[in-house]
Amino acid sequence: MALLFLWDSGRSGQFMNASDIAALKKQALGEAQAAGTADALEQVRIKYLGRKGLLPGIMTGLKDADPAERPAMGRLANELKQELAARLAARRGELQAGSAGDGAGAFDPTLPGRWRGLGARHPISRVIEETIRIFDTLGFSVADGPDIETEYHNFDALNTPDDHPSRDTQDTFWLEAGRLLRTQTSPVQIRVMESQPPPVRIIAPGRCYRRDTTDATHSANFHQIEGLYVDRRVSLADLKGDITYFAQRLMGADVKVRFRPHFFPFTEPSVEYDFSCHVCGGKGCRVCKQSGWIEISGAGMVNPKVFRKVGYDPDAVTGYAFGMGVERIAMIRYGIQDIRLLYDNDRRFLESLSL
Ligand code: 2U9
Repeated sequence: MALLFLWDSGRSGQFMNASDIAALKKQALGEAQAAGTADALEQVRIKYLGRKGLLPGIMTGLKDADPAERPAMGRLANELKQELAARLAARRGELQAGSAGDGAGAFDPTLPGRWRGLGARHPISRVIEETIRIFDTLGFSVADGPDIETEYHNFDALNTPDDHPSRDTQDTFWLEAGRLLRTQTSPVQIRVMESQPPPVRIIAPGRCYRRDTTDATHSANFHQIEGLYVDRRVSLADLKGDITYFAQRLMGADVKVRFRPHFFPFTEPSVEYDFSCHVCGGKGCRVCKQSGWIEISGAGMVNPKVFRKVGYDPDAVTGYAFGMGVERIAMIRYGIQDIRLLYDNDRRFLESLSL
């Protein structure tokens, strides 16, 4: 208190040094926090920052202060000014919010809370996480890899012919130095097989890119989940069984799966698979265009040529692989008509989904 008296007596600058100003700042901030009313707060402001307040006194007194102390005193005086002004403003806010700020009576339990609305996982994240969870029960681990790939890992290693249309610039985002944005997550499986001997049991979820005109069902960047199971005596029956297991856990226990012959350069034999329509149970409706079936994606037994590329002996191991478009599954599951809605992050749309 002696210090203030000295100060209050208007004999500005004398006897003051930097630590005195630091102490004064602490005192001023304390008085501001303790002010229980707007008037009391205004008194604190006037006392320290008013035209005839302590701080202007200090500023004018600085010229008489010990030159060695002056720089520190000036800096501390400015700090006092900034921090006290901030504390006064915060305290004024608290008082206006009607809470005394000292905890007493601050919290009025009868007041309704401000409902901020519960967030939810995005449909794409949900389908990926659910798929990871389901295949984890089958012993599949998750593998990841770069979005920017080499032509070798994205095409050559997958036995994709040099003249295959998917290599064309209108299909693939080519970058410099023969790099490209991966068109599917299959290069991840190639890299895993290059890095370890069989057995392999992985799923590779991730973002993929195809130079597609974005419309209600196509987007230039989308998500895929691919799976690979390589070991001795892996068969097409394993593939059919595991895809059916997955379908029933993701879409419902009564979902059936249909396999149709197809062709992919990286699998032989290849299939496309459909889930029975979860809306009409297969009887036929608008969602499944009266067919009772919804086309999901493709799969097949890994082409021996691919095994040779990664140094696996196709006479010692066999394997199955499958792919699926995540957006497609999310649109089917949540009844979404336009893929673009999945990227617009429009809260009205996201909140409309029964997630
Ligand atoms: C290796 C060997 C084979 C992955 C496969 C598909 C079939 C497939 C579609 C998913 C959505 C393409 O974008 S999409 O329409 N993918 O139908 N993917 S078999 O086959 C592999 C992968 C890696 C080493």
